[in-house]
Amino acid sequence: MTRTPCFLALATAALLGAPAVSLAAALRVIDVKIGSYYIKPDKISVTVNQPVTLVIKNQGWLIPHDLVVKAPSAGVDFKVNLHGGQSGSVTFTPTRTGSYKMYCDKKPWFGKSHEARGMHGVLEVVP
Ligand SMILES: [Cu+2]
Repeated sequence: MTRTPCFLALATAALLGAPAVSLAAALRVIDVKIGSYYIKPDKISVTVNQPVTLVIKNQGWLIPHDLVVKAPSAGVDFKVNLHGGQSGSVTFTPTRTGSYKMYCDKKPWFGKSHEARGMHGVLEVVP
């Protein structure tokens, strides 16, 4: 009978221990919210040569938005397109420090682009 708690403690340690910790250290996850007409946060700092995942949610319910960064020379080149209410993610490893523009590239046939309405920000890659 005295063995049971000991076994449970070992099993718990095995389930919650080292593997979860090393995964958390290996991959950084940043939540990004987009909507009409914002990107939050509008300045994101990531570390060079470290993989990062952006989990992006379009908080609107009608208007599609996307999040674009075109910096192939820095190892960052993505466009995540999201319908209203939809979430998506992108994982990348930036390879060069610097500041890169992130924006929504949607533009209705009438009126201003989403970028001009405020959907722009900076992805900063730091040492
Ligand atoms: Cu947009």
